[in-house]
Amino acid sequence: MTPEEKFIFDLDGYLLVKNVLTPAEVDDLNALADEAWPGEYEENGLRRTSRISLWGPASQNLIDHPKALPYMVELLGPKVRVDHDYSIFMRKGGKAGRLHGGQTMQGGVPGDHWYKYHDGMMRNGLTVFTYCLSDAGPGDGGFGCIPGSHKSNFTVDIPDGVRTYQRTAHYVRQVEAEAGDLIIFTEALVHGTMEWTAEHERRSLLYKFSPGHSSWASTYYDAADYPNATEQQKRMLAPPSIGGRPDTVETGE
Ligand SMILES: O=C(O)CCC(=O)C(=O)O
Repeated sequence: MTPEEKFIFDLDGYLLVKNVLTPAEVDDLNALADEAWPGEYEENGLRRTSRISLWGPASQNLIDHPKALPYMVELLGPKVRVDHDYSIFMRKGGKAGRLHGGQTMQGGVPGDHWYKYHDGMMRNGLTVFTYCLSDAGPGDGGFGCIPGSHKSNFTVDIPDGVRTYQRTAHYVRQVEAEAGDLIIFTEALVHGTMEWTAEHERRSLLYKFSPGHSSWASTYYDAADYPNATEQQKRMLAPPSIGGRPDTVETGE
């Protein structure tokens, strides 16, 4: 991560990284999605499915995409592991999910998401890497958040009408992105899905990562499901632990 990227992530709680996927990778992933997950929209105009990393080589590569991996290590530590993955596809009018996340739950009790800074180092609990397979222009909807809210002490006071997008507020931002871009955000950030208003489909692939010692999901990956996994992917897929866990990226030291 560049010094400016670190500044932005610490400031906003999310980061947009441009052109992480080449146009050819975007095309491959879109074709793979069409093949592995054809289907119709339900009335709410939103489709979701999990374990997309099993679709094929192109989606398995997103577990440790070489351009994304340095961000994972910087933000989650050397023993970063993949926690769970899923897709969100939306068509025009696709309905939103309320703003959620943050370090405190809505009841005011401490939540399970966290962001910490110490001595030049950032660390996060569950952190999301969203690969954009379609553009999200101004006003299109899709991923939205309250920049900086990962450090807010008053998220309990965010009005319900703002969380449900009934009322617009200047502090809520729809994040604009283009196909091939990567949106990285900590779940300690207050965030959610905004209604999709564009004519074209929203296509996002979400890979979520945890530090080596923790899991958000109640089930773990089984590396046997990925017969062609590289040694690095096997380390990434391993269930949570710290004792004896090797660093995810081998340094050869
Ligand atoms: O990308 C989105 O639509 C939001 C995803 C979300 O709410 C989450 O990851 O918890």
